[in-house]
Amino acid sequence: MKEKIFGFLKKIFNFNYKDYINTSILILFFVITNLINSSLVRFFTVKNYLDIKPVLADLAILLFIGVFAYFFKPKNRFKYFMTWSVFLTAICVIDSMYYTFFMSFSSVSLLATSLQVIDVGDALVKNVVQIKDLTYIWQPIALIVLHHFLKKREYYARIEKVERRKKRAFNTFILACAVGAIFIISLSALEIGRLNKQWNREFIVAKFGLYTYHINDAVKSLEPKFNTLFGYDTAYKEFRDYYDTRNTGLSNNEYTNIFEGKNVILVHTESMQRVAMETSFNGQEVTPNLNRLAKEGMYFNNFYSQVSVGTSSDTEFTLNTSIMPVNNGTVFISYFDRTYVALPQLMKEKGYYTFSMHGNNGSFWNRQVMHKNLGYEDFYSKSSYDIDEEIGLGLSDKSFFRQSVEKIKEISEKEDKPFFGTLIMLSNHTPFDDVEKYGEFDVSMKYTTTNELGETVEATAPYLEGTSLGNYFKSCHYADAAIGEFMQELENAGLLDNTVVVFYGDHDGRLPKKEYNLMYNYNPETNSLLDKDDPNYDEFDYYDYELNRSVPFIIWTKDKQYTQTVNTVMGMYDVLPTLGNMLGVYSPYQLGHDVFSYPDNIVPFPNGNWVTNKVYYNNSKGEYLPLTQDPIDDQYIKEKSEIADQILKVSDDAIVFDLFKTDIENKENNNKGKE
Ligand code: GP9
Ligand code: MN
Repeated sequence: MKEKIFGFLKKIFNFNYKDYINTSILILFFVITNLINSSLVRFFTVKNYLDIKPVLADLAILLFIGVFAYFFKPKNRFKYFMTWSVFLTAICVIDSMYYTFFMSFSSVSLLATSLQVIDVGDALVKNVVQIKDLTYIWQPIALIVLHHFLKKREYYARIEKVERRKKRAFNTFILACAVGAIFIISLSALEIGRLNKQWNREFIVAKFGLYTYHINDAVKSLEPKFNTLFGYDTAYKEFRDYYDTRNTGLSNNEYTNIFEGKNVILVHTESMQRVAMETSFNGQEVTPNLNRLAKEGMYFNNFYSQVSVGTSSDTEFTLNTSIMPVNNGTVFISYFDRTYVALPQLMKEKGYYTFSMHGNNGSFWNRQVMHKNLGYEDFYSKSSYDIDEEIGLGLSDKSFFRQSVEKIKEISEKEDKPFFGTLIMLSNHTPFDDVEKYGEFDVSMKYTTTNELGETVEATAPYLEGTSLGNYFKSCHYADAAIGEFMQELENAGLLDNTVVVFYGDHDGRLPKKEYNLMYNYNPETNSLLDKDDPNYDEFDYYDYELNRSVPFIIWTKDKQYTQTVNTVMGMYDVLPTLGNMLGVYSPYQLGHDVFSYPDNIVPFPNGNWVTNKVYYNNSKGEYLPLTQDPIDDQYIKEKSEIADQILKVSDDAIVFDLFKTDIENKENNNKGKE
């Protein structure tokens, strides 16, 4: 046994390096030169010069490619490496050009199906390919030169005699594994999660290298194809059965068409939770502006986001389509090429000019493609803005709003039709650590205590100062101030008179439960958590946490004609039916409800949990929390669970199998048949 282990170690380590290098000139040259090229792409694009991780990842992949060269005789290896070199150089050239136009990296699925959407052809004509895009071509040229040099010196014939191919392949394989293992060990959980989501392509190239990005991208683009292999017929039948039993159309209640013809601005209020609106520190509200708008407008104070791993993009999808996020992956990334019936499209058909605005790269969450699909005629992203002030992920909300109002003003003057626009905020984004830029907001606690002399005195405890939750509230306070300025700027531009302004929190701030536990069980005397035995200690549990994830939803008009607070439970998927009813549009496929016609609402979550006015149901445990005094029986839980499951199933099948498209086509064919 011992000998075997030693023999194995000798095999790996005790080999003649000189010999290895001498007999592996071609592979080493291939690896090093392509590594230089992939690093150059990173330098010219995402500009992270010092990170070793992407170099390790690229190196491991190139070595793995090298292993397979040993399947060929030395004289044939040039062809193998040449094929790979042309392919890898093409990737560098395409990515370099793609980045110039889109500030992002190419994707197999996008190139294959969406060339017309992203209009790359057009851009190429207008902007001549730059020299730097072609620098990468040196690599295959150098490989040809080297090959001729080696051939002349009869290198291939020489090494064929001395080389032990299996051993060389094994050495190279072990080397590739070792480099790959060091790379994987160096990754954090957050980085692995982001690789899985593929939400931010620049991040992946910067951290994992160009080749890992492309392999990941190719695998992700195959996922939807695998998912559609089986079950299409049953899925469509269930889909039709489901919609046949539903009564879809405009609700016909006192809110039907109340806002018909008015301009609409939706404000995607990043990571804003309702708790921020309900929290004050020493008499100072965290969100005074949202609180005022909620009082003046329709305030839905029992509203939930229904996101899955696609977070912001899932909300944009669910709000606009009244369809749930997909089970595996993210609609915006994997199912961007399906047919959807969406609010912007419906508004466009009603004669509106539709647009979206966001201060970040257009490729984030694949928005530049998906926003078109949802029916936004124009998407004003980072390249349309002057990045004059940055907070967190990028352009500050205050600057974003200021510049957006100028654009909306131009739009309103230019267009002779009403507009429907979505403005996506950015600053209030996890990890909320750009604290010094949020401005002053105190999250300490003033309290009364007795001093050593037995006198009652005022004291201040740090409370949430320095905690993530404290920073989150400071960040929310900044976002709220930006909203306040935005409303004032709209008013100054004369844009509020005929406009409905809608605010929605896209999802919670994703802060851990223990942060809230401290907030609600704080002992200012000791500056720590109350003792668990303390009569005032009330553990912030699973249900508290889930209910606390509720986000604001406000529909506001300047005339304050519809002031009210609506307590009915409501989810992101109810926005299209509820707001759409006010605007005079609906989708025949909406899965949510108009809460004014459907007070007995149910809000399912992608993990199978659901909430009604009476119960919050925990799917993984099969347990629930009653929310009222009403008795709850098993039948109620069973019935509602079935409804929630069915909504999730119909929604997921519809997206994966592209059933909206099938159904629309079938209806059109039926109509033609009748004519
Ligand atoms: C990115 C921003 C954040 O542009 O919308 O997305 P999120 O992390 O909230 O999904
Ligand atoms: Mn978000």
